[in-house]
Amino acid sequence: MKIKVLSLLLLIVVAACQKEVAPPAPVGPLPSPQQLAWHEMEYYAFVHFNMNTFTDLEWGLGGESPELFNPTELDTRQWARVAKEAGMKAIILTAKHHDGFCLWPSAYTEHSVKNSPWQDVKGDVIRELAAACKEYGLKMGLYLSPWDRNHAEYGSPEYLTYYRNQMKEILTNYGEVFEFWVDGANGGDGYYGGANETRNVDRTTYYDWENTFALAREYQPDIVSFSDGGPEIRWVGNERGFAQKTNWAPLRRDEFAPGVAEIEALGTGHIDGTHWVAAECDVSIRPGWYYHESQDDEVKSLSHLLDIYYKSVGRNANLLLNLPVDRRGLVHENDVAALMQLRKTIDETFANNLAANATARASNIRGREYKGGNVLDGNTDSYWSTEDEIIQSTITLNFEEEISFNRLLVQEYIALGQRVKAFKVEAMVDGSWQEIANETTIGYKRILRIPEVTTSQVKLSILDAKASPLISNLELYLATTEPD
Ligand code: FUL
Repeated sequence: MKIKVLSLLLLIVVAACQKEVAPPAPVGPLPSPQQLAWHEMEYYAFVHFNMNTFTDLEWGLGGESPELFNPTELDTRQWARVAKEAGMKAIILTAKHHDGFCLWPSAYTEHSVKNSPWQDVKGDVIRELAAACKEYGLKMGLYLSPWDRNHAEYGSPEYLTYYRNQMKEILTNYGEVFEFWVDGANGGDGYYGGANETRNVDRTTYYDWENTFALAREYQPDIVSFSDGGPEIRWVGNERGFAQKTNWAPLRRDEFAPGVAEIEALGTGHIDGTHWVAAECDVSIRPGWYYHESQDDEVKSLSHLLDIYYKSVGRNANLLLNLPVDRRGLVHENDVAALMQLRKTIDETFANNLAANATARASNIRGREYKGGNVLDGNTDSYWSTEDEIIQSTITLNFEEEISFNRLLVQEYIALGQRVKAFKVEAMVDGSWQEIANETTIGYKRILRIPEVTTSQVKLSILDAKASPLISNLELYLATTEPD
């Protein structure tokens, strides 16, 4: 009998020890599964290729003849191969820019490739790109300019029907589209079916954006839509390719509309944001978005591109790097060379995660499943977390042998919300802790460039957060081949 009671007690104790601790409560707003998948894409190509490529313009007026569109060697497989080799995950194409020319044979206008000599009026650039992306394992996104300087009805309610018809065409005929891209330029002078006048619209009401973006989701359930203020992805507020150091994915979204945006807030997001609307940094590899032969020698340098990479991907944003495809219909050799240099350097810097050999000790854990070691296991679905209400906390990495590093990569487990408001990093140098970084937000990914330090202990301190921090990943690297 005694033995029975004892073994029962033992069973209860064992069961109690094994009882899983409840996961931390979410801190809203939260990303949707589509937005989570989008974060993981990090780096992808923008391709500006359209009528402007052939008129040497950035903004066509809309009266250009479709006959001008005539690439000699258009090869979307080359775009896809280059993007893939560059380490990019997708290509977003200017299906229609402000001049209204359509890269697909739209049934609703004559102003398209169906009246161009290219491929003897039978061409369809979207169809070719969709096939190339599929072949190379890339996703495809499409930019459909809301402003249309060609269309006779622009400015009237009929144009919205036209725009939505075109959305349906491009979002239902070409397989999966991961991102629908809408810019904020809207209204002004144009051809407008020959009227040649100035037309302005009310940017907040004209497009009935709420229902228009809802159509994108209806046609493509997994799509995310980009514009100045979302709904799913926001503009970062500049075209130089960088987010602010403090960068919240949450945004008070209702304060924005395409073309109606508080620039500063786009770069930082809002700590009290109501919706998850993370930032995407669009920037061109050359001065212009479109190809101009005169800019062949103005492709951004490796150090400039690296700076962009660290200030976008390294600041909780995605990088949409534009490639101005040339008149042949190819990514120019100079751009390809720059992309490959960038890829090589990023690969070299992030080849050897020095933290992988460390042991981690956390000042507090909420339970075994949330132990400090989770930040080192290479699995971003596991994370270190503290007990509820414990915010100020540290995680210390110990190394058997000293390491030297100058890059630190840290990630939050954002599925349960972006939390960290302030953190610092210290390294043990000559027997005392030396502060090497003092920063604000982390988000999906933060990468810090810091002066090289040699140490056997590195401490990450969470100083302030919306709730208990959830840190999924911590990596250290030594960049040796990056230019200053
Ligand atoms: C802007 C446009 O006006 C530019 O021409 C370019 O397409 C850029 C990406 O978006 O709003």
